[in-house]
Amino acid sequence: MMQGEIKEGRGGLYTVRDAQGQEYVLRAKRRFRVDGMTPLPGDRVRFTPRPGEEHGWLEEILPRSSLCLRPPVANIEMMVIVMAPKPIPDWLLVDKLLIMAGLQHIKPLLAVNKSDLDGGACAEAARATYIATGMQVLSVSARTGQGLEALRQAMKGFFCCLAGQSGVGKSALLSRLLGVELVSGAISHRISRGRQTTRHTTLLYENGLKVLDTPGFSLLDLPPDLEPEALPGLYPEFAPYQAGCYFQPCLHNREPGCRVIDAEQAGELDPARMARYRELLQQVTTTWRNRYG
Ligand SMILES: Nc1nc2c(ncn2[C@@H]2O[C@H](COP(=O)(O)OP(=O)(O)OP(=O)(O)O)[C@@H](O)[C@H]2O)c(=O)[nH]1
Ligand SMILES: [Mg+2]
Ligand SMILES: [Zn+2]
Repeated sequence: MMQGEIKEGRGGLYTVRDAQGQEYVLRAKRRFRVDGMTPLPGDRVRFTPRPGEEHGWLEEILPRSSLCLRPPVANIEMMVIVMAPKPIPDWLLVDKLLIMAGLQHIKPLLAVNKSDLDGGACAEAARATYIATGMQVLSVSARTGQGLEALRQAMKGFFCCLAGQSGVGKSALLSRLLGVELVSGAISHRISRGRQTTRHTTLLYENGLKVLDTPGFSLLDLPPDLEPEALPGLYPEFAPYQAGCYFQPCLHNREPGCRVIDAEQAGELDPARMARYRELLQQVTTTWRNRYG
């Protein structure tokens, strides 16, 4: 049996690459579906090649170091969240992606693309919002090349995926970073294919980078088994304050003696992100009650 990594999966066929860069087309054995374990791009697998035949067999998925369902990728070490002044930024989606990365111990990075359109104003706003989280925020432009060297340096050595809304320029950024041609939104058949340009997640190795280009999305549900008490721990900017809260654990919602609320009132925490935190806390609490209440 051989070992490799899934580059992409389409219609039940998986393209797997071995350590030498050789690619194989494989079909998954039915037992994966029975186990409820769907092979994902990024998965390390064991397989039996069938040279000269239509396809070989994917035999086993090796243990995953991380798992994301949106975008659906395995073993990612860094999530490059991409946003832009256009389409209109979905800050709640960025917050949720940051939470998902935190849950899977994936290093997040925020790349604010299309900075050529607004002189970097959106990137400035993002930096102000997320600076206290410790996440690196980069102002970039796939069009002008601004910030791309810094982005490349940050991504180097990590298995990355690009995640974010459709149309923010994930594929455009990767085309520039990797020096490969990827289908990007300006192409005319975009309309006939609907809103998304990238239809399949693909693993790319080029220029010392290893990265997954994924289709854009705007809907993202937090895991239904996420406990309300676990949510504040996924906001790194609360860490300096929460040990001082009167109640332990504290949800930093309306509790008396809450140091996070004090910090918020002192202007040390971003008000819009705090409002979104409470919105998510409400959602998570409702989901939890419906499930276990
Ligand atoms: N002005 C400007 N336009 C850009 C930039 N980067 C990408 N675009 C344009 O934005 C549109 C969308 O780019 P894509 O790369 O297809 O976006 P995507 O995030 O991959 O979208 P999906 O594949 O649908 O998720 C295209 O028309 C690009 O030409 C940029 O830095 N500046
Ligand atoms: Mg794309
Ligand atoms: Zn508190």
